[in-house]
Amino acid sequence: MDTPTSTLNPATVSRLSAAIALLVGGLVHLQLYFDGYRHLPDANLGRSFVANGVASVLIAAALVVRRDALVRLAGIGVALGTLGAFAMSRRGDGVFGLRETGLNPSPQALIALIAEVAAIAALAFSFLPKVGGGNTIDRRLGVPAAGIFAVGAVVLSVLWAQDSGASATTNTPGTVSMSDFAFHESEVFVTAGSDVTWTNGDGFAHSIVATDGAFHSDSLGTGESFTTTFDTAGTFAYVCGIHGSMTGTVVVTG
Ligand SMILES: [Cu+2]
Repeated sequence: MDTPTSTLNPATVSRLSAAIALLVGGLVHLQLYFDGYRHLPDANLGRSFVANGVASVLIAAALVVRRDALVRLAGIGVALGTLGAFAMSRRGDGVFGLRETGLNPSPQALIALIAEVAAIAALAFSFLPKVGGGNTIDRRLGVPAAGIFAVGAVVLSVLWAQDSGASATTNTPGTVSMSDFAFHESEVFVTAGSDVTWTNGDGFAHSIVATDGAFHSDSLGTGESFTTTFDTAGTFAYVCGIHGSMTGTVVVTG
């Protein structure tokens, strides 16, 4: 007789593993969106993260209840697309104005990378002739599956409730804070010989790069600062070396 339906067979395990991996990858994208990417200047970037998250969660759900090749192919498609976008965002002008480097933002980039690769591997495994085959769905999967999506729903709602709350700060000369992908004091006025300190209050790494190359910081993680002294009068434009859309100016008066 055929495989009994009461035990987890390899086909089911591979589908469930892929569902969990896709769910993780999707939640990472949604988390990044709510945690700051929605503030990026090009709204298409945020939209693409939401689309990725929603598609991943939906396909993960479909993988739990359906074993169709089409659903599994859709899962591979989303994961491959995510990896492609990941690669594109790390070269040239990036994607929708966002240029990331290496495994930034950390640890989200690494988690998503592992999740997408795992999803592809698990789904590819499900297409092996020995693994595939017509197994019916184990009804007892309903409980763990419901658990996974309950956890996913809770995580989502917590993320949704969290407002990263762009705080309006006063323009204090010599001090620039970074949050929501922006230099809050986008223009500061200091007298010659003054220090200017940038502090990263964002959940993402940023850096300070003078347009004329006169100064630059390392990549600044959350809470890290960079200080440089402006000895000569003039107007000094700078950008974030990671996100070119973040710009600011230091005006030094004599
Ligand atoms: Cu930046």
